[in-house]
Amino acid sequence: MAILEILEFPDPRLRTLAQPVQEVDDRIRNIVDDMFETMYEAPGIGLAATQVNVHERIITIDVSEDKTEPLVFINPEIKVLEGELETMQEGCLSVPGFYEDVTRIEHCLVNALGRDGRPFEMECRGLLAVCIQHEIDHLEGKLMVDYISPLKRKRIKDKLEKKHKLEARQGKD
Ligand code: GNR
Ligand code: NI
Repeated sequence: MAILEILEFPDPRLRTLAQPVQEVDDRIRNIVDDMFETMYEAPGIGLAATQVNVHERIITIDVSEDKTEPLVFINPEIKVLEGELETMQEGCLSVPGFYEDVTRIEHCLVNALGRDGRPFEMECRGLLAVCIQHEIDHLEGKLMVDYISPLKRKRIKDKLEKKHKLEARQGKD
């Protein structure tokens, strides 16, 4: 297992469209395990493969209090269940230090493959519904900052670019 580097906005690689997984094999399970280690260490409640520069449709999530409920979604397909919307302040490991309001569907049905390659269906509400939509956005190359005003987005971009320059000069870690 390994902790992977998380790409940060405005890294253009975060805009890559992730490709479907053809077969859930040991290579994919290795990526899943590394994603969980990276997500728990960060710490975050979810991670999309895109964020660790793997452009395949893989998501890890754990929204439980005690971090004992790991969920894996491979090739997720989302269906809207109700017309209700919910606005929540979201954070993103690829946009560290910023929290923005995003409005999303409150109730959805997700079909995906699990770590064993078996298909499953899960009804999602609340934080899980928010998180799965946030992660599927990543697989589409979409970020939380795409929902806010261009001015706010520009400010975040400038601040993170400044941080990245500082880190490059000082040497990360
Ligand atoms: O850790 C995370 N917290 C979070 C909070 C509100 C809405 C979405 C999220 S996902 C985020 C981790 C992340 O960046 N996943 O892509
Ligand atoms: Ni994110």
